[in-house]
This record gives sequence, C-alpha cells and structure tokens, in this order.
Amino acid sequence: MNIQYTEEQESVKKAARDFAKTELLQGVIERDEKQQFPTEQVKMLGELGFLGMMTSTEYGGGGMDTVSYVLAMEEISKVDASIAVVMSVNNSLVCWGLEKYGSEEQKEKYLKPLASGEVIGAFCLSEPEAGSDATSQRTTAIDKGDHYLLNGTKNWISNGKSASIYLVFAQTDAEKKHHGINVFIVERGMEGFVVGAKEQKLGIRGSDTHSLMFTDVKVPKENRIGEDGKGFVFAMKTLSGGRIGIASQAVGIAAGAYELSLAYSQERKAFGKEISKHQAIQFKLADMATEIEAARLLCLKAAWLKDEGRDYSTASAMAKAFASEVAMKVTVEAIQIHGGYGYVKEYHVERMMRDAKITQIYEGTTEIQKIVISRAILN
Ligand code: COS
Repeated sequence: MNIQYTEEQESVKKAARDFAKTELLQGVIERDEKQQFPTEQVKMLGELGFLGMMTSTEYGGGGMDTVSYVLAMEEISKVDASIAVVMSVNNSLVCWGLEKYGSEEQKEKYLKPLASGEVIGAFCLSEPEAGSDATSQRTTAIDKGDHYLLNGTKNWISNGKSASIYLVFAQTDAEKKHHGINVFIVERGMEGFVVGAKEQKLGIRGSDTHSLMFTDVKVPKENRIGEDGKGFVFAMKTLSGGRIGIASQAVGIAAGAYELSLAYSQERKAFGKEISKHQAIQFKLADMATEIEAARLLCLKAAWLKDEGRDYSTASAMAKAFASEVAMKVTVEAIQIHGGYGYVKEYHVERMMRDAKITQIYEGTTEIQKIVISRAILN
C-alpha cells in the first residue's frame, strides 16, 4: 500500500478542507441546535462533485478512487459530521450500489442525477424490528406481474425527507428467507409512500432521520435492482463499502476534536503556563494523535483494498470498529482538555462527542463488525 497521496488525492483533500472551513463551520452549531438540514450546503457539495465522487464520469460522477473519498470524508467530518452522513449515504450506499448492480436504464434515469448531486438518495434497510438482524425484513413486495406491491415501514432512514430516490429492501418470498429479499428503487411522490416523523437525536442533528411508510406502493418491475433474490447480497456489499465511509467519518470527528484540543491547549493557561506544557495534557494529546493515526491507516487500507479490486469486507469492518471507538474516546478526552469550556456548545467538542456515538451504531454496530471480523478469522 502506498501511503504517499497522489497530487489528485492531495487536491481533493484540500478542496474538502477549504469547503468545510468556508461553508460549513459557520452555522454548524445552529444547525445542530435546531436540527436543521443543511440544504444549501448539500447543494454546494453536489456542485463541487462530492456527492458522486466514486461514480464513473460517464454517469455524472467524479470517477475518483476510494482513497480520495476517504480523505474528503475526513475533512468534511472534522467540521460537520451531519453533512458527512449525507455525503456518505449518497456516495457509498446509493450511487455505488446502483452503478455496480443497476441496469443501464436505472443508471441513466437514477444514477446520473444522484451522482451529479442534482438530487440525493436514501438507503432503506432498517426496520422497527430489523436493524442488526437485517435478514428479518418485514416489509413485503408482492409480485403483481408488471409491478411489485410494496408494504411496510422503514426506520432511522438518513436523508429520509430530503431524498428523492430511495433504495428500499423488501421480502418478496418469505420462504426463501434472505434469498427472497430484493431491493427496489422507489421515487419520492409515489402513491402510498409517506415520510414519517423526524427523529429527535443525540447527535448528527443536522442530518434528517425519518421513518418511512409504504402502503400498497406500486413499484414498476424495472425498478428492482439486479437478479431476483439478490437484495441481501446487495445490502451486504454496499454496507461493506459504506463502513469505509463511516470509519473515515469517525476519523474526521476524532481529528476535528483533536485539532481543536491541540490549539486550545496552546492558548489556555493554568498554573502559570499553557496547559500544553503540563504532562497530563501532553500524554492525552500523544494518545489522541496516535490513535487517530492508527484509525486513519486502517481506513486507508480498506479504501486501498477496494481500489485494488480486492476483498475489503473484513478490512472495512476493522476500520469502522476501531475508528468509531477512537472517535468516542478522543472526543471525551477533547472535552476533558477543554475543561468547563468543553461542556458548552460554542467550543464544538461536546457536539463532536454526541456525533461520534452514532459511528458505533449505524451501518452495523461495533458488535456486528466484530461478528464480521471474527467469522473471517475463524473461517
Ligand atoms: N458480501 C457478500 N455477501 C455477503 C456478505 C458480504 N460482505 N456478507 C454476507 N453475505 C452473504 C453470505 O454469503 C450469505 O449468502 P448465502 O446464503 O448465499 O451463502 C448471506 O449473505 C447471509 O449471510 P450470513 O448467513 O452471514 O447472514 P447473517 O444473518 O448471519 O448476518 C451479518 C450477517 C450479521 C454480518 C449481517 O446481517 C449484517 O451485516 N448485519 C448488520 C446490518 C446493518 O449494518 N444494519 C444497519 C442498517 S443499515 S444503516
């Protein structure tokens, strides 16, 4: 693995960093406070090409590698982890899956506007009783000849209200268990599709998370992605890539909190000198920097494997499990370094700690990552 970034990767990283500083920093506290979706900023993100980074240029994407995506995700997440969720879902779960498994017609009709950032998408797998246990889908899609009749409820859907295109998983033949799961492209506005209440969340409060209800929604047959019964594999494959994105989001949250702590420790004085001159703080900074670097390297390794066309499922699970733990630990320490100031909103680190927690939960909890890793080790 080459750990020297290419010129292109460096420039993507810089562009993301500049965008985060100039467009995201101002207003991030307010958006968190009001649970306000960053509509304008998402539009700009799309115009800059960050919403379909890895999609081929042929379909309106940036044609970039996963390493560039990871670098951009980290820089955006350092400042605003909520907008990073929008970016991650659209890039890894929606565009990637569509390009890999969609038909030519689906790519023309849906992938192009998604990858160019004209619209955003949502990935609808979780249900009230099927989160980690994703094979237990209760949503059904009954084959009616030229269409499927979709019924069910999805929970905790990121981009739930802002999306225009939804990838919805449903059971088409319960007897076949996970081999009877399919994934469908559902458009906003289809009759019988209702966006439910917005979740009141601990963190990533700028992103919109909703439940979705489907009642006798007629989904055209041509909107099923891939061969019949391949929905679960689609979910697992896309989530393997998605976990690289979440791992880089976790690295970004941790690195953002660390950078703020480093700067604060060099300004704030206690007992007659900057607190960075006290060994208690120096040791914290040393641990934070080391753990972030280790998490970043795991992320880059998973991204590199993906770019090389090699298996990355275990590497992405390792990166996510480790980076999300680091994000939690580092953000807690960041508050400790900031003392009382760390506990108030204007210093950012309390938000970062709240944002960090979700990285241990979504796209597979830490425990799910450990199942994936241990199975790989034992098999
Ligand atoms: N790539 C391709 N196929 C995969 C795969 C992967 N990474 N992981 C599993 N599969 C396939 C298996 O090969 C198996 O196929 P066959 O039955 O044809 O052999 C099938 O999927 C079922 O696999 P398995 O028996 O391992 O399924 P389990 O129910 O034991 O679940 C876990 C495996 C726990 C890893 C899976 O359910 C999971 O990832 N759950 C978390 C889901 C999640 O992230 N939810 C969050 C919501 S999305 S924000």
